[in-house]
Amino acid sequence: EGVGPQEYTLVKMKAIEPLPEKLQCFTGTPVFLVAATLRPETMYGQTNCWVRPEMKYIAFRVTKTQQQCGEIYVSTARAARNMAYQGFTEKDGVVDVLLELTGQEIMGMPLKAPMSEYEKIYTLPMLTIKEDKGTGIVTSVPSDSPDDFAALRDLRNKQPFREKYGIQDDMVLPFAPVPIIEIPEFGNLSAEKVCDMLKIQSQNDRDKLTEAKELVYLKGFYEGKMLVGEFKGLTVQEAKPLLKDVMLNANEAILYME
Ligand code: A2H
Repeated sequence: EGVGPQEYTLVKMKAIEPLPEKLQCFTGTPVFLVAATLRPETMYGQTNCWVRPEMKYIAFRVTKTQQQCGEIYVSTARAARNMAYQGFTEKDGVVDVLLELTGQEIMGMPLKAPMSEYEKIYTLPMLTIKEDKGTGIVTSVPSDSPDDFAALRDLRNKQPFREKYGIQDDMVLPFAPVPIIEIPEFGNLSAEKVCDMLKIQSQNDRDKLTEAKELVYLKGFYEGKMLVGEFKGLTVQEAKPLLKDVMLNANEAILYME
């Protein structure tokens, strides 16, 4: 990090109507929460989308290509500004802000996420989302991301935590992690395995989670094998660029640099 630009795949998670009160003025228009990921090959395993309750987001108009013209994206203002310098908006560097909102105002919102085994997933609270990275929207793959696994387990186990953010049981409890990648020694739910090995208690165990991420990622990249989808049997390293292209070509994702 810090050396040159990082490319992310922005996964377009489509709002399912009826929209939450705050977004109701956009009814009839395609609205997307855009999540920055480094792991496009894991999108089969999405179980939810993370937003940070007190963080500020904006909704803005996108005109990048004819296909995307008229779409509305939700992200942090910072990310929107970067996108405006990458040709996402009508005028270079100018963001057409339609609305300002907080994470809490779009909490518990239903979404259609590309490739996910689940038809409909929900926005849920993650308290460790950083303001200065990506879009402030994070897609959740608890099978392969220790951060996502720990945060989802916090919500699954703690009813008061769900209640605090207005999350209903049926937005969380049916969404078990989906096995999508097999890693030797870590099995097919590697995030859970490594969180258990390191005795990670919650999403706030930052140091241990950093260690867990490194363990899973290094081994997974070279030795992980896809268990599902059109590139089943390929390694993570092989499947990653292919699945990125599949989503880009289907207008389900878009490249973003920062
Ligand atoms: B990754 P890097 Cl399966 N705050 O996507 C905190 N985390 C954020 C974020 C933010 N503002 N924006 C993006 N991220 C997450 C998938 C995934 C990711 C898997 C495994 C590991 C993993 C599903 N979540 O990341 O600092 C996003 O989660 C491990 C680091 O730029 C994104 O990729 O390296 C990754 O962190 C980008 O973090």
